[in-house]
Amino acid sequence: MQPDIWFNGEFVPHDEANIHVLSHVIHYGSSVFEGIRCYETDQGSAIFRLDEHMDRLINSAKIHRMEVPYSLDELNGAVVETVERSGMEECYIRPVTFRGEGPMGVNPLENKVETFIAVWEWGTYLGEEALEEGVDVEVANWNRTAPNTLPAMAKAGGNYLNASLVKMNAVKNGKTEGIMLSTDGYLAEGSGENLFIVRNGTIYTAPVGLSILPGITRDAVITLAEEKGYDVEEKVIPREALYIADELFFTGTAAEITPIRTVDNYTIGNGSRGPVTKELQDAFFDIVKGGNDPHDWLTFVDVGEPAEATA
Ligand code: PPE
Repeated sequence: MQPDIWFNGEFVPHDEANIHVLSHVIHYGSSVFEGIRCYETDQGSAIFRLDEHMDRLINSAKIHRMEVPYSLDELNGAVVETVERSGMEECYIRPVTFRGEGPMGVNPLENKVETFIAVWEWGTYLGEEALEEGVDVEVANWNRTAPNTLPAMAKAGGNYLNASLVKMNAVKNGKTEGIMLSTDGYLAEGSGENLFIVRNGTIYTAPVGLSILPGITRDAVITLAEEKGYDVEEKVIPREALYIADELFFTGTAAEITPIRTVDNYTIGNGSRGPVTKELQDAFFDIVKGGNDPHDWLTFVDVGEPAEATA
């Protein structure tokens, strides 16, 4: 039995959480969403950085002029309830706000704004062995959307047409992922992950102004790296810096911290996970698996007894 879905303030059975084909979102991609993980830590199940994710959802909605009729506290509560009700000790959480029914046409201002929260089981994002062995990637031949085309700080459904083109090409080329460049050719991010470079002991990542999604895992990794004494620089980085990097890795809710072992068939470092990547993974997993939480990033939930689904 699939867990119930929180839909506009109520729980509905998984199979009944449907929308009409004439919803605005179907025609124009008008949704904003989040991806959040709930981990089974040594100290109970806990959601990683719930507040930051739901705050980003509200801001994504604001950028697209969608009025979400719930406060941050109400949304956080709804996520906790959805997870607890599912009884799943570990899950991926997908809150979505979208433009629903109303007049047809591009103008969405009169369309209903709807919100749902679903949870499902999601293992490693970039393959079983990826976290240890690393992935093979390519530089994408589609650029990341330019800053004044689609707002990248909004995690909007429509943005992912760009991401899907990148991902499909990568898969068709036998790679795991594509790295997008900005329209003027600088490193941006993966189709669903931020990108980090390690070179001579310094850690580099693209600045938010280059149309990247300001990732919450990216922010966590910057914090953890600085605590470990690394210098982390957010700067404009040329493509070829990839090929001469000591280490490369992706960060994201789904991808966690995934090493990259080749780019465009260039071997990165010694072709496997590097020591800095490993050190940051260890720090990250000590929080999300160990349940140690010095930054107050975890929201512990009680998934003890699964509630009866409303079937
Ligand atoms: N960039 C993009 C384009 C992106 O989609 C994500 C998350 C990130 C960076 C990392 O952001 P954060 O999760 O806040 O650290 N991608 C989500 C969706 C993946 C999907 O296939 O769907 C995710 O990781 O949940």
